[in-house]
Amino acid sequence: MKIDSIVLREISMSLVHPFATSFGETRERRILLVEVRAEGLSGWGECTAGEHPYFNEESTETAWVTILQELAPLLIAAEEQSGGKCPNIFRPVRGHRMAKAALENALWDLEAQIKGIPLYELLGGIRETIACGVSLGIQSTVEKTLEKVEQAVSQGYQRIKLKCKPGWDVKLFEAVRKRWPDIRLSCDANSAYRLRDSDHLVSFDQFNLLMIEQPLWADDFYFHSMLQQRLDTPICLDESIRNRRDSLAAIEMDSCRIINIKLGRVGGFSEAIAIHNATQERGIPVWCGGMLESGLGRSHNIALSTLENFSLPGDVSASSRYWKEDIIEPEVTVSPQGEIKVSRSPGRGYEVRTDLVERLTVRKEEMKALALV
Ligand code: OSB
Ligand code: MG
Repeated sequence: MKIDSIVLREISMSLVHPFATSFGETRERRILLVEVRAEGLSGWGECTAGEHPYFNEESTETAWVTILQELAPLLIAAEEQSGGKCPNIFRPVRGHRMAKAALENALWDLEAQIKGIPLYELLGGIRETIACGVSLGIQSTVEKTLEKVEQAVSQGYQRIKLKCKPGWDVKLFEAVRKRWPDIRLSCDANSAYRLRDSDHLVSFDQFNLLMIEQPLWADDFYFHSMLQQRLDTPICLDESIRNRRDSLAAIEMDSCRIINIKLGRVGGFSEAIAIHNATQERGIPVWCGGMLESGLGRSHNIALSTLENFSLPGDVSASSRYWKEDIIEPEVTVSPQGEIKVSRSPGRGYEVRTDLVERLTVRKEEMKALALV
């Protein structure tokens, strides 16, 4: 394929409910969308960087500059332009994986459209439906959280994940387990605990959690391994896993027994597939994480979740949990069994509502291939 132009947009979207984690609260999302045009078609990618560099080092602002000044020019100048070539094309730029993923994923979407096949098939996916879980943010009271759990369970979601932090954990787990002794339950600390909390974390074993996600430092393997030795509950790493090598190190050291794969965090589909394959060979299950994506990012998460080793329910849930109006058509819906049916249309399988995207756009930049080479 030969790219004609790349359009970068920032859109502003309000969440239906504020979402709170151990590192902060989000009400308004500032989302970067990348549109890559070639052969009369458009591939789309979403940048999952947060508004602030709190989850990792990136933010909407750093991704904007990096895509515009570094990545898009590298891609436009590249001889062979495809999703699979992106890791090599972007290699001179260190880090900035969420910015890279936005562009790379748009190319995969475009390639699938050019080939006339669904994106999930191009990725090597095998599932017709994917299993869904939910991530419940930190609420103001335990009562409110129980209401949210009640709602999610009645909607059929197959796993409930509770965001937690010191002071917002055991009391909450007790209340949830008392009412729902048997549901698949997990927690996610977004690295809010320290080694002095080890005894406390070991006490989580009594709640029969499916996993404890990223309890310690966002860049750590060693201390997670020390903690895993003391825990019966599997640790799941999210923030710590940036690439395939990280997943190998974590598995080798027994720092975790489950891995959360996020497209943005690992730099795009190529690296996500590489981690998938490495974990599958070693018998470590994975699931697809979420970053409060619009429907566009959601459509890519669905495609990724069809790969064989995505054997646990992901944080890929219905559009309506986050948005009054989603930017894709149809919006993502979840069946009463807690499943999403995978679209078989070419590419991402959902139309982008370009009129709505235009209305939500707060800034826009178009880079034409001819002007740059
Ligand atoms: O750690 O999984 C996380 C949202 C923002 C930043 C980090 C995380 C999350 C979530 C939300 O848990 C999952 C979702 O998009 O549904
Ligand atoms: Mg997480």
